[in-house]
Amino acid sequence: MLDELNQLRADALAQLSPIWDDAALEEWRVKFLGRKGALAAQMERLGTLPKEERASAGKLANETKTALEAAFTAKVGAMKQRALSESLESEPLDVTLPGRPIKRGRVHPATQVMREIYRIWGDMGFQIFRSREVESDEMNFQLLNIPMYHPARDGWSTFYIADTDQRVLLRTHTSPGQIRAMRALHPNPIRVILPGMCYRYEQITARSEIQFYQVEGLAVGHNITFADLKGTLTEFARRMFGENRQVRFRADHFPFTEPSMEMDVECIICDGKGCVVCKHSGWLEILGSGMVHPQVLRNGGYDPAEWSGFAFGLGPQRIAMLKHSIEDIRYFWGNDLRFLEQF
Ligand code: FA5
Repeated sequence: MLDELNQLRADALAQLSPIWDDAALEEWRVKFLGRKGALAAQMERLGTLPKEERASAGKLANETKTALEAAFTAKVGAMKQRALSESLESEPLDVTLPGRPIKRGRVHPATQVMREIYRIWGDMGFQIFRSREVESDEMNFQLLNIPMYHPARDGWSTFYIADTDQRVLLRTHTSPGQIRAMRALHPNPIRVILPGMCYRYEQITARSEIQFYQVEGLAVGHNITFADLKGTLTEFARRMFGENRQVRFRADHFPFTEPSMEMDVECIICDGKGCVVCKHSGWLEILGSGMVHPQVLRNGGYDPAEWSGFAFGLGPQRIAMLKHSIEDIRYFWGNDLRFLEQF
């Protein structure tokens, strides 16, 4: 029986070799590997063999089966490959077929509103000053009148960067850029905006993300007053939201400005009636601001006896929410095309 199996294998391989069409291949498979094929017939005979021959014959039968199956699979692959090459050679490319549609990208809504903010402040004479996202504790807090362990730090829940004795962090606001801008531009008057990403270790809600944009503004000069600040911010709101949108100022406190205030814009999602986004107040806070604190001016290299200035920090995504009636800030970084394609 061993000889017969070897013969069967040799025959099968010899007959497989010249086959190049599907029907002949199928015929070959039925003939040798089919349920009633030549190999199956040999397998059936195993039971009738004397015990001492059965083991070796069984082993060879299995090997034969594996070899023929492998040859069959290889043949299928080779035939596919040959068919492909033939069709590439014989059929010319049809250049009249429509191309695959190219998906058009678009500018992210947060980027769109950033650009609009740049344009408005640019028109009002402010230049862009870029500042870093990874900051020292000194810049982010201490030089802004927020010493180590001071309770004011509770307002800026912070991501510290590991293994650095808590001295390096992801900036919680763009305000450290005030110090960097002053030190870079001293002793000239300053009129800049500082846009960029900020990070806070906060509860994520419909209006708060852990990663969000801010745009800081800083003006330093001679005789800059609180009236300049109010006028400038009102003008910005007018250009951003239109003549008729109401704004209001509220006294507030920031350690790095004195006096300080916040500016709210009437909620246009609910027309001031109250909704989740505005926490049922009818107003949406979009920025904090104030007159640069004398000590902060000094930290930046400007003598407060000669210089004064104002600063503000606004939230572009809150502005985008207002402009487009977006109900949840989490849509911005959700990467959902159904949201992004609307802009
Ligand atoms: C500040 O961060 C101050 N540095 C702003 C400032 C600058 C005051 C200069 C005075 C002078 P505040 O924490 O309120 O303040 O944030 C400013 C704005 O950033 C908010 O009004 C809001 O629009 C936006 N913002 C703050 N936290 C988040 C958040 N978690 N998600 C989205 N936007 C936020």
